[in-house]
Amino acid sequence: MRARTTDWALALGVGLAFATGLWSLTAGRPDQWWIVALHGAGGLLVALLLVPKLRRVWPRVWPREPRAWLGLLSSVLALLVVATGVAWTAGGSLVLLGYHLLNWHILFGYALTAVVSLHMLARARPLRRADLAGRRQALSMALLLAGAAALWPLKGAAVAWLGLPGARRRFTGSRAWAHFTGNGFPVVSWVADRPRPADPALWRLRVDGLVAHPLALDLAALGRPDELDATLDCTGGFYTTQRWAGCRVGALLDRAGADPSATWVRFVSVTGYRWSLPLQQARDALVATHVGGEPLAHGHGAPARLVAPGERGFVWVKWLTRIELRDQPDPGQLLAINTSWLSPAGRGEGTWLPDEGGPPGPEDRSRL
Ligand SMILES: Nc1nc2c(c(=O)[nH]1)N[C@H]1C(S)=C(S)[C@@H](COP(=O)(O)O)O[C@H]1N2
Ligand SMILES: [Mo]
Repeated sequence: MRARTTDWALALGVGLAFATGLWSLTAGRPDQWWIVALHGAGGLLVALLLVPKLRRVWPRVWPREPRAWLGLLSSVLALLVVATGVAWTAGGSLVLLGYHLLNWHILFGYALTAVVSLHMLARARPLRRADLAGRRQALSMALLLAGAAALWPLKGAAVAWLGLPGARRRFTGSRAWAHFTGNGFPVVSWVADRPRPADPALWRLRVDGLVAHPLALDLAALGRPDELDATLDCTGGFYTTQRWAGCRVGALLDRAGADPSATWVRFVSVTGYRWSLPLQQARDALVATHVGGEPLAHGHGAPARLVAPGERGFVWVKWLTRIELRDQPDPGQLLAINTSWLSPAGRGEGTWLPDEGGPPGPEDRSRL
C-alpha cells in the first residue's frame, strides 16, 4: 500500500475506534453488541497497519528526527491501547497503580486520539486520487478491512477455546460480580459523589415539572409495589444482576398526572447528579428502595435510586430526590455528572433538606 493510503487508513482506524469506544460506554442492551464489535475491528485495523507504518518510518524515527517523535509516540500509544484492550477482553485482571486494564485502555485511547490529531495537524499530507486508484490499492485495502473485521470474532473464539476468563465477560467487556446478593456488589461513583446518609424520615421524592399535581412522597407513600430483575453494568468494568424493588416510574407519573406536552423525564440526585430519559423509556424504569429484599445501603443510593434497564450504570442516579417532567432533553446533564461531587451535598456537607434540621454533626459524615 502507498504511504499516504496507509497513513489515512490508520487515521480512519483511530477515529473509528475512538468514536465507537465513546459510544460503547453508553451501550447497555445486548442488541448493541455491534458497537463494541466495530470498536474492536477499528482497534485491530490500527494494529494491522502499524506493521507497514513502523517498517517505513523506523529508520527515520530512531536516529534523530525530533519532528517524528509525535509519530513514534502515536505508535507506542497505539500498541498500549491494543494490548490493554485485547488483554482486558481476554479476561486479564492486572492492576497497575490502582487502575485496572480497562481504565488504562480508556486513558491510553484518549491520549492516542489527542496525539494522532496533533501528529496529523503537523504532518498529514492530503490524500490524492492516485493513492486510492488501482487494483493493488483497492485489493490491499479490502484485505485489510476484511482482516480487521474477521480478527475480532476470531479473538472471541480463541478466548473461548482457551477457556480464558474473558469468555464469561458481558458483551460490553464487563466482568460478572456477585449476582443476586442484595447489597453485596461494589459501590461506585462516576467521579467522587459521596453525600452523607439521608434521614429516611425526612427524605422526600418530588415529582414535578409538567404535571397536573406535583408530588412530594415519603417512603411510605412511594411504597414498594413493583419488582424487577435488571443488570447494572458500570463503564468501570463490572456488572451485576439483582432483583430490585420499589415503584415503577410510570405509576408515579400517572399519580402526578403527566402533561401531554411532557416528552422527557429528568432524574435528579441530592448531589446535583442528574440524567434524563425519553418519557416512554422512563415509564419502564424503577425507583428502587430495595435490592434482593434488603433496603438499599447508603452507598447504593438509599433511600432510593433509579434502576434503568438497558442503560449503563452511570444513568442509574443514586440518592434520588426529584423526578421532573420536561418537554426537551437536558444537554447540561453531561456537565452535571462530572461536577456533582464538587457540590456541598456531593462533598458530604449540608443536610439533604436545607429547610429541615440543623447543620450535620461531623460524626454523621459518610465515606463511600
Ligand atoms: N448521584 C450519583 N448517582 C450515581 C453515580 C454518582 O456518582 N452519583 N454514579 C453512577 C455510576 S457511574 C454507577 S456505575 C452506578 C453505581 O452504582 P452502585 O454504587 O450501586 O454500584 O451509580 C450511578 N449513579
Ligand atoms: Mo459506573
